[in-house]
Amino acid sequence: MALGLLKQGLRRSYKPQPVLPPRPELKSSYDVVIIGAGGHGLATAYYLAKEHGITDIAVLDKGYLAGGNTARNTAIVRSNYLTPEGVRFYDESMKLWEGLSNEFDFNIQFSHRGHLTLAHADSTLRTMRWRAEVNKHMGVDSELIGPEDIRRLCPHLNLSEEARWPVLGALYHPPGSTARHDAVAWGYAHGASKRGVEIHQHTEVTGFRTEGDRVTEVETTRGNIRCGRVLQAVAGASSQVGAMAGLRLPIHTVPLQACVSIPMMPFLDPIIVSGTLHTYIWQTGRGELVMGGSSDPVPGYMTRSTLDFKEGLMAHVMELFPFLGEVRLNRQWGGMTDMTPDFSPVMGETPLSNYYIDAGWGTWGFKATPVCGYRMAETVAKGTAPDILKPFRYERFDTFDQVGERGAASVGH
Ligand code: PYC
Repeated sequence: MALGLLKQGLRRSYKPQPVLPPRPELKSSYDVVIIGAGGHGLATAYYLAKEHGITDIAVLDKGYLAGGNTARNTAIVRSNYLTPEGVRFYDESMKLWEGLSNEFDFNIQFSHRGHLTLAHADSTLRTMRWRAEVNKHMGVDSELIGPEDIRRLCPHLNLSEEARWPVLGALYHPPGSTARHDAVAWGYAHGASKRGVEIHQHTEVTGFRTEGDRVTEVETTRGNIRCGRVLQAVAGASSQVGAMAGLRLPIHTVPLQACVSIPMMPFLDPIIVSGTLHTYIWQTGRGELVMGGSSDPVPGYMTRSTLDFKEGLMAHVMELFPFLGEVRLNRQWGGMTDMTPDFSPVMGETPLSNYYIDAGWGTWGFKATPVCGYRMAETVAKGTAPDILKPFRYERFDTFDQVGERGAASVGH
């Protein structure tokens, strides 16, 4: 990647390369149909082609490339989860994240920042200590630290003992990072299409034809497609697409809003999260503050912005950084989070023998993009999920094997 960038920088006439070829005609049959051209669907297509030599793939999306939750998250990457199953999974993702720019020969702006989850109460400190111990046991760098260490890492944070919720400590996770979300999607899309994968934007799936326990055809707004295997990776619409295939998912969908400020002088290196104050905040390389808080109070599929969210979030942000009162917001947006009862995703096989699922990401779909693509490609190629995905299987809700990850949430629910 370094050499590629250098060559590009020194070239006198730089001819832009389109990320994707024009949309092809839809064929009547594919080995694999992937529903959803977001980060997960594109990553799965990429690894199917690269690792398993399967290239007769159509990736379908009712909208445009990565225009759903891939474009609507806040780009945070971490692996400091609560359960061993979660930590193992997201740790594998971190390892893939670190190599992605090289792998794509394309800068995804992956940036190590460190991640601080603040504790404002004894009960939160206890959960942080628990997470730190699970993390260390699994080889993930996390530590409970006190106010003096927090001050060193984030000198502008309000650490006054007079604050409404004084900061008592924090879970410090040095590998916590950010990456440019749309660059990740472009990297996977380009790498997949270069290997022969077809990406069909504006192609909506309207139903399925089945025979016995198999999906035989995917019905779309551009005609029907015969298929060998199907993967659904449609965060924000998992229940609806699943229902078309006869799957009942224990998911309710809730909007999650975020916003970004105008650029300002760099002052914030780490990512700061406070569950108690329903706030997370980090500063981009351009100086903007990316901020989010709690999910909306009622389920729905809206991606609109509300004044209520902005007012609540800003009040909390100013408790952490009182000097931000005059800063203007540049943009506000919303995404849709598919919440499961245990706050863990659903990945792997389904009762349909050739239909695979990647759903239920709640508020952590972005950080799972590489590992989910890598491991779902393995699942689709071999017809069976690898061990690392087994805890997240679809039937776990029937067998009461939940993977309770609520305590690792950065977002208030
Ligand atoms: O889990 O780190 C997180 C997160 C931040 C914003 C949404 N989820």
